[in-house]
Amino acid sequence: MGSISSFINLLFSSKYTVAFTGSGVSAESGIPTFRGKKGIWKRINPDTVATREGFLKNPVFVWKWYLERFKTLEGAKVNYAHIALAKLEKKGLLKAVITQNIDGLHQKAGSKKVIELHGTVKKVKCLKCGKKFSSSIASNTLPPTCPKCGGLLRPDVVWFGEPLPEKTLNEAFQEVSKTDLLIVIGTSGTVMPAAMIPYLAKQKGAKIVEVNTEETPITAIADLFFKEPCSILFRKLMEEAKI
Ligand code: BJW
Repeated sequence: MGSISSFINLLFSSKYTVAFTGSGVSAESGIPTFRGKKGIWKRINPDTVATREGFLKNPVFVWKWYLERFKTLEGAKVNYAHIALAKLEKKGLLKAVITQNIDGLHQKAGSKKVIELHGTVKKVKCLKCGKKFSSSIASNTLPPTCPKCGGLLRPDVVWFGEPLPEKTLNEAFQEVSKTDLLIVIGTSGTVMPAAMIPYLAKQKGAKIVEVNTEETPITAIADLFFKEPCSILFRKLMEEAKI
């Protein structure tokens, strides 16, 4: 457990604070998380919609599922946790956000340095030539095909069994190597390699602050743990710190 005043002290005494977020940071924007009682994976098997094999077996089904999700994600509004992180960055108190989310809400809230580990809702890519396009291309005939080479287009996200984009992962590890305070928000910390980030930061001597409605494996290494919905916790933090 932690007190807001200790969080504020850490925030103001740290030289390089980084946030690491998961689907829980967007839960209060009405976006379902993956695990947990009402999680996406309770309703649909990830092997069907979040693997390359599942996609190749039935691209139209996977596309219908993603188009529905894209609609929800693109229509979602930022919540106070996204806003607070953007404000902290503007004030020079936060250097980067490393997110596992594809929803683009950190950018929508005004965060500038956002590292998207698992891709983005904004783009699709060709399975054949690798070229990327805006996801608006995928709204007509399904499955959409590449205007350049005719190959099958897929969402530009990272599915199970696929490596994370090397450049992006390296960028995230760079941030982790520099951080002396990692704020971990709304992730179950179960999906590798992203889940290594808090442990790598801890190993390098960074303080870890975790904000989550439930305990996670990360809680054991957290210096401060706030068991609260993140928008509520960040409102208290920003008010008490007068930011
Ligand atoms: C709140 C809140 C509120 C709620 N406030 N908090 C062992 C070692 C290494 C790897 C593996 C391994 N075993 C298996 C693997 C492979 C696999 C993996 O890790 N599987 C585990 C599930 C076991 N990993 C992979 O396959 C990755 N690739 C890989 O390892 O490649 C290796 C390779 C190298 C070279 C060649 C080939 C391969 C890829 C992982 C891709 C994950 N993709 C997804 C889908 C993205 C696209 C999409 O969105 O459609 O990413 S799955 C899903 O999980 C999504 C998320 O980003 C990710 C993490 O989930 P997250 O964000 O943590 O959500 P939840 O639901 O788990 O947690 C939400 C939390 O919020 C909860 O704790 C709540 O309590 C909390 N919360 N409301 C604060 N208001």
